[in-house]
Amino acid sequence: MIKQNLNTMGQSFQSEIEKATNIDEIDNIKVKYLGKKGKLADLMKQLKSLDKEEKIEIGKQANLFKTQFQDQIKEKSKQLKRVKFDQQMENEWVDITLDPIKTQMGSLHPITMVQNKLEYIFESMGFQVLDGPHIESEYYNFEALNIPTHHPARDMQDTFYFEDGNLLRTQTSTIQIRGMESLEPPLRIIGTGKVFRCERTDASHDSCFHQLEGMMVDKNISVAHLIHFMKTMLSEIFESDVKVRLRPGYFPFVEPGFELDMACLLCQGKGCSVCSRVGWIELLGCGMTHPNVLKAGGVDPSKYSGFAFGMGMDRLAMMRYGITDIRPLHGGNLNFMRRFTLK
Ligand code: FA5
Repeated sequence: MIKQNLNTMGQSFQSEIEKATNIDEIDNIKVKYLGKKGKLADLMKQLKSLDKEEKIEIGKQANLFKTQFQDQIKEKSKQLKRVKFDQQMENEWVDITLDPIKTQMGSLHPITMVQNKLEYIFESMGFQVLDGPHIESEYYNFEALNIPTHHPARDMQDTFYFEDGNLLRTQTSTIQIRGMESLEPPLRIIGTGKVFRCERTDASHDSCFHQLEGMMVDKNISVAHLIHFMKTMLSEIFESDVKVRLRPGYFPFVEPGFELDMACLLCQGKGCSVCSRVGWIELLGCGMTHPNVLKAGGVDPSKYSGFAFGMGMDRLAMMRYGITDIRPLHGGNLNFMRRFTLK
C-alpha cells in the first residue's frame, strides 16, 4: 500500500512539474512534496509500521525520489528563469546606438524676467503685489483717475472699446483705485500687466505693452520718497547706477507730475531709433497722487498723501537685455527669444 502511494506520488509530481509555467508554481510544488509537512515527509512517518526489509526497500525508494524531485525542481526553475529573461530581453531592449532624443531648454520671456525681478525688489521694500482686469470700465480707467468724460487727456490714451462701454485698459493705474478700495492706508502696492492702446508702432511703441504700476500712501509722503524708490528700483534692476533725469509731465491723476527718462543704454546716449535720436528714453510717468484720486479710492486727502508711478516694462527689458526694437518682444519668433536666458 505504502509502495503504491509512493509510486502515485512520483507520477503526480512528474505531471505537476511538467505543467508548471512560472516560479511561483514551482515554489508551491516544492512545499507540497519536499516541505516539512509535505507528501514525502508524511510517507516517511508511515515507515514505522513496516517490517525491516520493507522499511529498507521503501526508505531507499523514498530517498531516491527526494533527490530526483530536488534535481528536477532546480532544473525547471532554471529553465523558467531563462524563458522569463529571454522574454524581457525581447520586450525591453534598447538600441543604445540610436541618437538621444534632444530636449530643448526653455527660458522665461525677457519681460517676465524683468517683471519677476521688479516684483521681488518691491516686495523686499514692503510693497504688496496686486492684480487687475484687462477689460475695465471707464470709471476705473479714466473717471476715478481724475479724467472725466470729454477731458482732452483721454485722447492721449485712445483704446479699444466694447459695445457695453467697457474698454481694454490703457494703463495699470486702474490698480491704484482698486488697491485703495480694498486696502486701508498706509499702503504700498504694485501691479503689473498688459495694457492696450490704439497706437502707431515703431521701435519703442506698440499697441499692446506691459506696465508696472506702483503706489505708496501714508502720512507726510513727499517727492523725496518717490525719487528714493525710483532710484533704488533702477539701481537694483541694472545692478549699477544708471543716469536718469526727471522732467515735468502732465497726468491728471498726479500733481505735481513728472516723467523719468534714463540715458539710452542701446546707444550710450548718442541717439538711436529707440530713443528717437535724443539719447534719453522715457521709462515712466510719476508724481504725487491728486487729492481727487485719493478720494475716489476712499482715502482722506487731509490725512494722507501718496505718490504713484507707471513704468513701461518692455522698454526696461530692452535696456536691460540690449534689445533694439520693441516689436520682436511681442512676436512669436523663438530664434529671437532663445537669445535670452535667465539672468
Ligand atoms: C501712463 O500710462 C501713466 N499711467 C503713468 C503714471 C502712473 C503716471 C502713475 C503718473 C502716476 P504713459 O502713457 O506715459 O503714462 O506710459 C507710461 C510708460 O509706459 C511710458 O513712460 C513708457 O515707458 C511706456 N509706454 C507708453 N506708451 C507705450 C507704447 N505705446 N509702447 C511701449 N511702451 C509704452
